[in-house]
Amino acid sequence: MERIQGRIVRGIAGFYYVATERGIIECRARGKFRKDNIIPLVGDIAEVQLVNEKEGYILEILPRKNQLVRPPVANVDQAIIVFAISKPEINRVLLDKMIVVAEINKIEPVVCINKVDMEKREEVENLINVYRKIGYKAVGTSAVTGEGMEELKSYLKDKISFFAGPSGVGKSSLINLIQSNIRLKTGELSEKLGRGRHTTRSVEFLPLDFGGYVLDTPGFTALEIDIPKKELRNYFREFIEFQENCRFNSCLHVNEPDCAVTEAVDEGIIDRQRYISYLTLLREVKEKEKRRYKN
Ligand SMILES: Nc1nc2c(ncn2[C@@H]2O[C@H](COP(=O)(O)OP(=O)(O)OP(=O)(O)O)[C@@H](O)[C@H]2O)c(=O)[nH]1
Ligand SMILES: [Mg+2]
Ligand SMILES: [Zn+2]
Repeated sequence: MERIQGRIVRGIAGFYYVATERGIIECRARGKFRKDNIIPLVGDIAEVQLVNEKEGYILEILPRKNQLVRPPVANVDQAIIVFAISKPEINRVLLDKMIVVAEINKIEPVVCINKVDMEKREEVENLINVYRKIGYKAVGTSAVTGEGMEELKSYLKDKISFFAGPSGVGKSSLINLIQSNIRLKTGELSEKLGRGRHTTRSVEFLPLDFGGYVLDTPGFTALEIDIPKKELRNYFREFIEFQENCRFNSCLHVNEPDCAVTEAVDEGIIDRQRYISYLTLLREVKEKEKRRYKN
């Protein structure tokens, strides 16, 4: 039988499902890449040796554009970073952290504020504007009223996107609404804790009728930023035009004299909450560097 190329769209218990022009092929991994300790990831482009019409084995994994640990996927274009405006309460530091992690991995972040049906209209508007102003795509959505869904879909078209964000914010609910044949399990929000219960478990690319794939992921709150502290400032894109004017080249914008970034914050040009996120993440990165130094 011949060889064929395709994309791994699902992996479960040692089996990989590869979408090819011949449909989905169920594969095991057998190629030489295993010697190099490369483990196939959902999103990988794989060279498959067919055994019959429906089965084969993976011979080779093509070079990756990017690769994530959480969720374990490769070759994604876009991260739809979902937070609810309330229930669970939005966490701006975590939102900005996820943007940084996406940028480090060369994945375009899209900010999605869900549950806009609940309350706090003005807060939603302001938030969306903060992120649009600095050049990110940002959209307010409701999986209950359908608000914002057309805009969200337009961002998903022809791209490989994964939905990320804390548990209970509505990731699976939004994906279900995007396409009627997708029926992901959604969870009840725990009333007492005000947070979700990790309804989503597996990793799978879902094909969209209008082109592209979406990937639902389980909610998470723990994320690691693995860069030297002096680099963090470059992942806050609105700082860049100002930091050239700081007195010190290496200014970290904390309490250095003549810092153009803190001045822009005081003048209201840079959003203060974004700056607070930066300081919080900078502390985290510093702590991490210290720990590494000790070990
Ligand atoms: N009011 C309101 N409730 C929503 C909205 N979207 C989702 N929900 C509810 O929020 C709860 C959690 O939704 P899920 O879609 O399971 O959340 P998730 O982000 O996939 O959660 P995990 O899979 O645990 O990460 C469910 O009870 C949904 O019905 C929305 O736009 N408005
Ligand atoms: Mg879910
Ligand atoms: Zn500075």
